[in-house]
Amino acid sequence: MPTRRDFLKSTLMTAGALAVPSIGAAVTTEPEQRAAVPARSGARVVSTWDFGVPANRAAWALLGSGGKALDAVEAGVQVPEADRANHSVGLGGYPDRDGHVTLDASIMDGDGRCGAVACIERIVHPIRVARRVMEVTPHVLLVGEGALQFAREQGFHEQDLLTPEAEKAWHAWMKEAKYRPVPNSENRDYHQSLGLPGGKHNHDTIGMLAVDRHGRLAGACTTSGMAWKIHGRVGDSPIIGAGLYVDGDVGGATSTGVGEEVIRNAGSFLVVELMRQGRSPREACEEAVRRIVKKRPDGAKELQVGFLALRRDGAVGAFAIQHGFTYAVCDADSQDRVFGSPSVYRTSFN
Ligand code: SD4
Repeated sequence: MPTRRDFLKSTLMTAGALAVPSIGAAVTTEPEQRAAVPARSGARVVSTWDFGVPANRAAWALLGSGGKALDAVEAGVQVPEADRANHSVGLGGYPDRDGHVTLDASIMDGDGRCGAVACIERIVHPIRVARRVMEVTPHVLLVGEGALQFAREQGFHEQDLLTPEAEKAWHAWMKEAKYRPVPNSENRDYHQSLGLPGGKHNHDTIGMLAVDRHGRLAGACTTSGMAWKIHGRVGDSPIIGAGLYVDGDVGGATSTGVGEEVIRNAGSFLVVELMRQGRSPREACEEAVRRIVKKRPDGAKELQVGFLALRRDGAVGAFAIQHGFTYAVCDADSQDRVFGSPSVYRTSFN
């Protein structure tokens, strides 16, 4: 008998056959109606994309036995960070234009404490460095060489993050790209080779949000960013308020997709503020997405941005520009559910 997950996958694949974006109301196919997951008392963890399932399970190992939300999200996102097959997070991530794998990560507690690193190299688990920034420095964000120096001082192990497979992909890209520094070349190249962020080969940023048994909230977000980016480019993931925001009185939000669009709109902060004003998690995500689309009506047809939100009471919702954004939900009832997000357009880059 087909599982719920099989059903979701086949629906996404059917929708993926549509090539031309058509603007319209939120998608209402059956799995997507479930995209607003009702509140549930007790602990819950949610994360972006299908590969959020194993990450959630790692978080659940702590949350399920009464652990803290902050510890759970830090543990959970380390799963894709260490996964060589995942080309947009940590080890195995695709490099920038110059062949450097540079990582962005942030972590935030519901009490307002937060830490982040951006454009850090040679460290497999930037989320652990981000937490250390939060806990042992008076700062929120360390970048580049300085972030690496701090990681070294804190005893983190260094290693080359460019895997042979990622290096091969970079060389292939170099042939086509001729190393021309064209503005927004990341987007163009995504479209031609990897697909847009949100497509099959390029949707691996993980954003994770959790509420624990005691009602404490936390979130984490980690990525290698956009492949072939200009060296030094930083996306939304390490920017508190853009790729991640958590407020213990309200809930949390995180994003995936083209970070520039999320930063321009202070996306995750906006989602949390809208929930504070009474919107449901799904409605808040939808409003944040529609603002991006409104500001760039033409550009948005070729972009993917997805938001995921977890309210303080455990309710979950999501919304994306393009079809195909999925997220994983884990609680005491079930540890491996995956839901399709509603979207503005029917186009799928999967
Ligand atoms: C970034 N938001 O660096 C990340 C990339 C991403 O799916 O989410 N890709 O802009």
